[in-house]
Amino acid sequence: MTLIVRIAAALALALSLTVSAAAQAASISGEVRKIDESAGKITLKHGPAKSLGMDEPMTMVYRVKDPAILKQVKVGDKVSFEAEEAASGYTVTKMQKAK
Ligand SMILES: [Cu+2]
Repeated sequence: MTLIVRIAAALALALSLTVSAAAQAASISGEVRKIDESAGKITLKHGPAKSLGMDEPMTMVYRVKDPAILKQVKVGDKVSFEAEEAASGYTVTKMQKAK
């Protein structure tokens, strides 16, 4: 291979790794432990969430972006969710029951 081809191949590989890592990090698996509708908060036990800088499994409280999220799930449900770190704290942006 010429050097140019090798560089192009390396870049393509790096790009595909970056894209797949982002896709995996976006959705986090967890279990609902507690729901506080009046406060707009949910307690989730979840696995590692690299996108949020959480390398270890943990149980923690999240805010929700939309209160309707809290009506779609109940305590004990297995879920997959997406969250972001906001000024007000970690916030769930999407959630669905795990299949
Ligand atoms: Cu966490």
